[in-house]
Amino acid sequence: MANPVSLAIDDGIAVITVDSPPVNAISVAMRRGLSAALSLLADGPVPRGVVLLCAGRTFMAGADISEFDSVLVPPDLRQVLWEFESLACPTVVVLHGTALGGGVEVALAAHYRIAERHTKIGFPEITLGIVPGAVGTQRLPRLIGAEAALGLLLDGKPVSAEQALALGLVDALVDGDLRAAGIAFMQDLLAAGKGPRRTRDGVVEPLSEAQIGVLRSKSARQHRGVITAELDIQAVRAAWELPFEQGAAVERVLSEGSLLSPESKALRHLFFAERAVSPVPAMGPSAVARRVGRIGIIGSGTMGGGIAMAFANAGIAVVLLDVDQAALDRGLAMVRKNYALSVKRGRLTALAVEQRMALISPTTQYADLAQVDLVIEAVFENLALKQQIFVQLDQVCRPGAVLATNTSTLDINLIAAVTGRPQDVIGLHFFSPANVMRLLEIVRTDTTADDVVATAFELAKRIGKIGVLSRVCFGFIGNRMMDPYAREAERLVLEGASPAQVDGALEAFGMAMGILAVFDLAGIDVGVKVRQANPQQNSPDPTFYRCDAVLYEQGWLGQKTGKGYYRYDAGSRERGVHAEAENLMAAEAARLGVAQRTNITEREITERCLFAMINEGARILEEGIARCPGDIDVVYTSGYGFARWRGGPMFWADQVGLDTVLAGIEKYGRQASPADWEPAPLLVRLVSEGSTFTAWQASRHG
Ligand code: 3H9
Repeated sequence: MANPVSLAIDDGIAVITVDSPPVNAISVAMRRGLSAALSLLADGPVPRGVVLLCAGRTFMAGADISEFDSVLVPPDLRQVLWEFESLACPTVVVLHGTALGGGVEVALAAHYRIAERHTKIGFPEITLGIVPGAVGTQRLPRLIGAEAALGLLLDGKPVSAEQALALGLVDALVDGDLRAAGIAFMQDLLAAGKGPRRTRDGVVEPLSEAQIGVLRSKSARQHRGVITAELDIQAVRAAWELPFEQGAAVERVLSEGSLLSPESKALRHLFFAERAVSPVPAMGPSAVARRVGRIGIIGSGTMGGGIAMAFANAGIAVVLLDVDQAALDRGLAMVRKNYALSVKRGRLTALAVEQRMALISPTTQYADLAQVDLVIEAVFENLALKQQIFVQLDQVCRPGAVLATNTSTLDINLIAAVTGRPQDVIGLHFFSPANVMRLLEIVRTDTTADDVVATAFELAKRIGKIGVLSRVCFGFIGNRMMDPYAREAERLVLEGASPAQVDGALEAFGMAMGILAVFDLAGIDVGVKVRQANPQQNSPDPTFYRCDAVLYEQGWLGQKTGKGYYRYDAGSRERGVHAEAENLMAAEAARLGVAQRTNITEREITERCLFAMINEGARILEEGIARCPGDIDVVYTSGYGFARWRGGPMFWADQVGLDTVLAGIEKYGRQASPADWEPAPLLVRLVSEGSTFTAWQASRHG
């Protein structure tokens, strides 16, 4: 194991340089290297001062997360930092890039801290479900006060170097050569006769319960369902209630416990799954992204407008095409209205809005798409219309332009086939609102070229989206798995569960919003029309999707009509009981011969909805629609409001046990509609082998 830590003496000042690409994560090798460097300093002649900095693009971005699943190999970072802080000469750490988590804990153990002007500094541990474990919860409040410390820990987002300076987290901002800046800062300290200044010697003013309460509720809104915030509060409380070393011992128990929690395992799974979504590195030299400067978008409705905003927000010029000026005016007015809301909320300046609007050029002429590098069609779901548009694109777009469709259901092979360049055609399935939602399903047809796939992944990154690869099937990964989930939710209402009961159970499980409330929000007509247009996709079971049908027949289309599964007061999104609808659904159940029950439990609701979804996920994996279980989890957590702390449906299935999932599927299949509950062959096989989706994935990659 190469030593990533080097030590040099420069004019009596020891310079420790850490170099462990890509992000200087604190691994066992780094801890050993740091410990060895400190031993050399402790055993040799005392230097005048010590400067610690990192090579490469960033200071330490935290502990090495890939080591969290194994037993800690010594030396312990806590001990290393104790020794660092104990040095008899002054020490300074130079921060740059993204100094995060354990990296900041290293900096807190230095006597002084300086940061390059563009540095981001923060504690993202809460997003991984863990309490900091290198005594950060004890040193940070001693340095910047308990309120600011808890604010940073519970928020999880980094602050700018300037904010860190204002908080007292760093002592100065620097530019240019980091090593030279560190040495110069040390020379100034020495000239001013400054010596060691140990953070651990500070005192912490206690917080009131009211102050804690404010921070707690802010964090609960931000990190729904995540229990780490409470543990962080306990750790920081120890900082004012106990002496440093006892507080450190409290943190140790909390931190080690948090590492073992199911919540942290799920969040860590997503950390790596999100970084493994791109298939491009494995595709070889044929997958070099094409250059994309200017984008074309066809359709300026909610979807097209949102997509235009997503590109304009990233500084990418857009040509926005619609059939006539009136449609364009409506579309642009909507975009402007959305931006105005951001200004009102203080997220954007009026100047930034004008700059973004200026990047969107409206047109009604296909000829204006002649020079775009990539065009996204975002008109409503109609194959013939989309094919007609692609024929025109084929005629006007320059050779090599990527032609994308935002379809959510249609067979993109059939769209590609009408062009003379099917290799350039791809699906880019955005989620509404497209300027906000992180997920982008990148749908590869049978003919899409490797470099077009690479272009899509690169573009997704540029606009801050997380691209996930899907192959072509009805609904791709996300909507295809949503179908059995929604089917069960509706069927449960037909069987006598109230919409509030169904949504309540799903939300208690961790879904951002129950599916029936989602239908009300999206419009009951949307799903009904998709099913009408695709009768071949419907289950032969006549009792499925009857609740939607009942609402649709009454003209109760959800929030937009004030009535759907729920009743809404004018201008309100608050869900009220819609007794009339529930009565009609009971009558429909009687007509169909479905017995209504009063014994439907929360457990039955979550199991039926989620097991049905997971079963479909297993099929999608076997068919090669999704590359791996992790991709499915990323789709669900970034696009469908699936609780991150559950890790996504496939990770959750592994935690519950695939044998439990299969037994549930078989049980519910005996209860109703066995054809729709047919277990996926992959699931059956994994259960017979005592395996998991995770192990299956690992075995395929050797
Ligand atoms: C912690 O510190 C707890 C302590 O209190 C405990 C002390 C005992 N570990 O994201 P990127 C990899 S918890 C291991 O694509 P970017 C990443 O997987 C930690 N690996 O780059 C990827 O690998 P690959 C708290 C890590 O420029 C590669 O580096 N810290 C780690 O878009 C590039 O990453 C965090 O939570 C890590 N800590 O973003 C910070 N970090 O190329 C997590 C990165 O094989 N990291 N990798 O796919 C980040 O937020 C971003 O990676 C960062 C760079 C902003 C640093």
